Amino acid sequence: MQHYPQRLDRAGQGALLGAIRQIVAEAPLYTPTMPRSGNPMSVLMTNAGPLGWVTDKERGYRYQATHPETGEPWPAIPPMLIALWAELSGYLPPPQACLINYYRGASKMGLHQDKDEEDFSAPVLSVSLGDTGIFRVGGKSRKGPTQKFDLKSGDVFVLGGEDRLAYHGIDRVLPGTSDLLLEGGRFNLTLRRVTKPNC
Ligand code: MD6
Ligand code: FE
Repeated sequence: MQHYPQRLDRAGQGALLGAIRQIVAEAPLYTPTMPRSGNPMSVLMTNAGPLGWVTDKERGYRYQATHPETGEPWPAIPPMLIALWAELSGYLPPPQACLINYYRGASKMGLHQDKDEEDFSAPVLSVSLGDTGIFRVGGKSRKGPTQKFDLKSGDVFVLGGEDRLAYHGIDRVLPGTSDLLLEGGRFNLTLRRVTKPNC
């Protein structure tokens, strides 16, 4: 795992936020639901890229090419995120999915593994914008020791190699720690490869 604190300066954060606002205007944030229980998640989600990660009661976790509420294809991944992936991922093919999570108030993300992809040789790279998230990372088993990182606005975090399947989550978001978002809260963008490259 690799933490790049303040990888994006304030201008870069503003530019990326502008691109995210455009994506959200086309592909609105929605409340995803958990498989089987149908319980709502506390974060709002949308995606960019040829594929998006979605979940609902009936069909569970999966990647699909269209927004579950509008039925439209996801907007393109912003070029600056493709460039960041090229610089930091160590993986040649470009990302296929950019999951956008928005945390407000008491939103959190339980410990999970990112394992709905076919290809674990590619890392998962995240960028945080807005209020600080308390990020917890453990090992490949749900129990065992964990480490905590403050993910601040502009931070990049990469889970790859040995840590690609490490359990991780967001304990909570600290309100009022960034003034990047006028409405407060936190965006986290995760870039992923979904399919195995065909050569
Ligand atoms: C979050 N992040 O930061 C949730 N996954 O809000 C993730 O679930 C995550 O930050 C894989 C790699 C990096 C991450
Ligand atoms: Fe994750």
